[in-house]
Amino acid sequence: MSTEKMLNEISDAIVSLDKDKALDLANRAVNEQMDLLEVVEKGFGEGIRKIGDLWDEGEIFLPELMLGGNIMQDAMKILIPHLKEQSQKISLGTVVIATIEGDIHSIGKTIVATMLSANGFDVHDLGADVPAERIVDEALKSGAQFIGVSALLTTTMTGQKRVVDILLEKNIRDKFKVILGGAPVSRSWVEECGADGYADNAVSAAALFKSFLNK
Ligand code: B12
Repeated sequence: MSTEKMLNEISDAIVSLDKDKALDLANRAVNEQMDLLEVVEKGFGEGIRKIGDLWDEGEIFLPELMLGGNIMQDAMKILIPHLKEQSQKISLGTVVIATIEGDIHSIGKTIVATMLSANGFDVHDLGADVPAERIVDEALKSGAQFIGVSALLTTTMTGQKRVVDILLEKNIRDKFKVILGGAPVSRSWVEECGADGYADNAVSAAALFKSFLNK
């Protein structure tokens, strides 16, 4: 099967909520040694975005949205260990990444964490629904140079600013580059927060993080 056909089939399996097919295709992608980052972004990621659009249009309801999210997570469990195997062994720097408190959207954050790891960063993924204070504590503890904060809800975005504010309060703002992400994040929000940048997909996220090296 051509790569394009395979990516379309993966996206379709997510959209039609066909768990067996989605997991079967994830295993096939591993066995056929496909570019797994492409599989995650353009196959599974595309499918979950289409599900989001269907939900927006009122074509599907919350249980279906949740099922789509769960199938995506299960597929990621198959793919992530193999992505880590493909990772570079050098460390370009340490990143602490999390989805902010009150927000359980973890898919995009996990993809970005995986992509950074595959590009040679040492990534500490704290998961989702993580308080700003804990993100800063973990960044200090791990000697990180980067903090990545994801927010998918307009109501939780303020937590991203809170991370920067805590760094300012503690007088340690210049120890870290703070990179934001998540569908509602824009350049103007980054400026309002006083963060260092944002990226709207995992490929540009890796490029952005790398652009700060040796600066
Ligand atoms: C899947 C999904 C869920 C799943 C999440 C499963 C999981 N474990 O993650 C479930 C079903 C649990 C869920 C729940 C809810 N959801 Co929801 N969900 C989505 C959906 C459809 C897709 C999100 C997603 O995974 N996208 C795919 C990934 C690959 O893309 P991404 O997240 O944008 O991430 C990319 C970039 O943003 C960026 N990025 C992301 N993080 C980071 C971090 C850094 C550092 C960087 C650099 C980049 C970066 O790179 C990523 C990779 O390309 C979106 C719709 C949408 N269009 O976004 C709604 C959406 C985010 N949800 C929404 C809502 C309202 C909810 C609920 C409140 C619903 C409810 N009534 O209960 C709850 C929230 C509960 C909570 N407290 O968090 C709204 C938010 C509206 C708003 N503006 O605030 C959306 C936009 C849907 C809509 N149009 O209304 N949801």
